[in-house]
Amino acid sequence: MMAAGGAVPLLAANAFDAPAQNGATLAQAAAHNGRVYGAAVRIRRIDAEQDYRQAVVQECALLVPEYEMNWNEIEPAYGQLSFDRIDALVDFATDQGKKLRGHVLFWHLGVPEWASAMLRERRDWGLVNHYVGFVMTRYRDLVHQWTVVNEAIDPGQRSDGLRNSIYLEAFGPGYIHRAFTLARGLAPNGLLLLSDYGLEYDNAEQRARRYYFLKLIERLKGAGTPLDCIGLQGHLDLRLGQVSAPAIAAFLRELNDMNLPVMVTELDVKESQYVASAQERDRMVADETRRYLDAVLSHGRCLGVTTWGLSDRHSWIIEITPQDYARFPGAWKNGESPGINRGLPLSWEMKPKPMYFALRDALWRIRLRR
Ligand code: 9MR
Repeated sequence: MMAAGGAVPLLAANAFDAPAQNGATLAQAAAHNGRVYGAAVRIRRIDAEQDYRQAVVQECALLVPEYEMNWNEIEPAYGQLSFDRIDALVDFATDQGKKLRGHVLFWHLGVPEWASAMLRERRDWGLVNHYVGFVMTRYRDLVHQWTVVNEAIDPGQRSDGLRNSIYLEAFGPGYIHRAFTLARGLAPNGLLLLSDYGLEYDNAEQRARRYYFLKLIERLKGAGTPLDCIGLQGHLDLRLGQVSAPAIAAFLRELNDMNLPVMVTELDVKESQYVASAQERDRMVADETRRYLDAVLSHGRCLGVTTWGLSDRHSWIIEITPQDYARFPGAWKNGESPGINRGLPLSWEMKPKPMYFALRDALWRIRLRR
């Protein structure tokens, strides 16, 4: 727990384990409790940046292609499949003895434009089957888990809370069950995940997201959908205040009752105070990480954590919004620090930041629920 003033007694909560944790990597800290730690990676950067490559090899036991397995990457034009980049990533992971999450099979933002147009016109499951079939058959022996359906809910669009995606438009709400059935057939031993975001904060929008997500999961379980695990993306956002431990606990109880484990799949922290000192910013990011992981790891059966990137150098949050610019004029002068978001475990220079230690401490300290 946090001490007064927000200072973090890193090892006090688990003094007994402290000596063993010292020097552990994130992967080792996770494995200590039977979990896995990993990160989304970009193969072009791994090839180009030796220090990043080293950090990935050292800290991660599981790798997730940040974008290389998306349909629009693999089949940018109809019938033209290109596996070079994802092959390179899978080869790297395999050579280094890392596990892999296949990401992402059904995601509205991963559909190439040509396919959206064709799906809208023909409603032809064969198109989907083609891409998913190719990818899963090619990698099923090397990939341990799959994000099968991603971001299926978006409350406000329909009475069932589902996102009105191209999949829903073409195949109706039954597409989710169909997607999992297809995936199970192609990867009988893979851990199949349904993932979503916006499930951490106690505000009206996220309350609705939790509600509709649970309703969807209940329906899928009722229909016998082969769903193994729920992915909690965990894109934390300091602009929204602090994560709500009670809301997360209540949500996870429902999943426990349905006998579903979870994975934190895309952990990172969006900042709100870019002009504070780097030290203060890092403390806020670490505190939010700790609050979140304390809630998820203690209340859910959490099989592992993957951060969405490993170092601030490669965060997808690197592009600061126009609103951020407006709120903090001058903060990005000349592109110098504090211009970048500091929401991942390692700094731009690949040095561990307080978030790293918060993550490692939680992974080490909190036992996996059985
Ligand atoms: O971080 C990813 C970024 O590099 C890609 O350009 C983008 C499109 O493929 O996807 C980003 O990752 C998203 C993930 O696949 C699903 N959840 C939200 C992530 C951030 O947008």
